[in-house]
Amino acid sequence: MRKDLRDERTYWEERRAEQLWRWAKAAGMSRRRFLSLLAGGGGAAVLAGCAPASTGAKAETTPAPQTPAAKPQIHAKPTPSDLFIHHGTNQEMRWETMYGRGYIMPNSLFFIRNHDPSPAIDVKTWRLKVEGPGVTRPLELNYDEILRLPSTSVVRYVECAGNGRGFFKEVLGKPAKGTQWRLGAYGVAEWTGVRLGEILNRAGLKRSAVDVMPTGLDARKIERPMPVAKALEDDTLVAYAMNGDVLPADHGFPVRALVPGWIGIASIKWVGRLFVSEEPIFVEKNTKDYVLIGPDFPEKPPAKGPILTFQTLKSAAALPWPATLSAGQNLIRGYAWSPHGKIAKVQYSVDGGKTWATAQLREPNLPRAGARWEFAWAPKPGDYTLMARATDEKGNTQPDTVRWNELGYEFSAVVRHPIKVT
Ligand SMILES: Nc1nc2c(c(=O)[nH]1)N[C@H]1C(S)=C(S)[C@@H](COP(=O)(O)O)O[C@H]1N2
Ligand SMILES: [Mo]
Repeated sequence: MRKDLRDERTYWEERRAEQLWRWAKAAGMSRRRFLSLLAGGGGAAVLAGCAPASTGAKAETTPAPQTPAAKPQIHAKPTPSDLFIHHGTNQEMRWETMYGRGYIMPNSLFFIRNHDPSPAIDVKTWRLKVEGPGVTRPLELNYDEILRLPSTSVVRYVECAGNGRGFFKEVLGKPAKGTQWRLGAYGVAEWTGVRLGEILNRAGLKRSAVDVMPTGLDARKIERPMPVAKALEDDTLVAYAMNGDVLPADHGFPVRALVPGWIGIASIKWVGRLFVSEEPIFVEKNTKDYVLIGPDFPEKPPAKGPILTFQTLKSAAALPWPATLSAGQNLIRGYAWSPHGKIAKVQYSVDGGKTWATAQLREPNLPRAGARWEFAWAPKPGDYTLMARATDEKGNTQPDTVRWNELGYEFSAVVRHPIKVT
């Protein structure tokens, strides 16, 4: 049976195996030996087997065997499993790491969502091209030129459209396809950069311009368009700094788009080109992926279903999943966030939804970022189910369920967080 490569995990494992075999073959390994090493010790064993011949006896006198120069490195920053939940090329933030912190997620703990490994970009030769029929003065900007443009800082979240997908099974009894994120594909940061509108105006944005599409410089040149109206919003940026640091390699160095409130894929990383059209742009990422597919969603040619734009309202507790707490006084904390504005209220239940109370909201409570909530709780030993339900300033409230769609988007439901008190 052919593997279903639409599943990112399967896709990644498949590509990884292909790449490992390429290296093994180049190192003169037989297919049989490759398969036996792979089965026995996984990718690490294959790479060790590719290294220049070294035996245990020689080990003391010869330098440690070198792994091949092109060893696959997916991420630039360390992603140990006590800090991240690993999903192939994607790294999910562990909510418990946020408990004793402030409002912002530090770069070292920020989730990573990559279609391919993070590319290493040489900023000396890198250029941002601004071109297409929608501009009168195509531009090419180097890094220093971008740093010299008027700069803006905003605190906003980036969240993956698939965040919460792992709960489809629990809520609807039917898992959705794709990375099985819990709620950690979300992060708040202070982003600094140039307004995208500023750059477009310098390039002579025409009144007839329709869409703006940033293109990434990663292996598959990930790209997804947005309408000019979104590109011109005050907080839509070409960002080069994150939380006071140069934008990290995993988050888009040298520049990324920041498209607040929209699904994460709109915030293209490692941008090399901004294409401005006079026609609607259709690419894979707004026709086949990041669209709603399922019995409730009619095809929308050329897309397979309604296109996603805004994220959904959610909340999460800054606790391990499942959590274990000591009986007696505890302070439970979490976050709530909405693409539509500030958080107005968070209610919680510790008895699986029978009774609800209101949590304290903590400032800051910024639109398109989120707010922290907390409540004091002194439970007796036993098993509990914590639920948190956010309402935003526009009156949206988290529902109890989610609309089924194959690719598992738009999750917004209240989740049941298991807690054992000992
Ligand atoms: N070039 C490029 N940009 C990209 C992606 C990618 O794979 N390649 N992933 C997108 C997706 S799906 C998300 S959710 C966000 C994640 O941003 P982060 O990795 O900085 O958290 O980046 C977006 N930008
Ligand atoms: Mo995403």
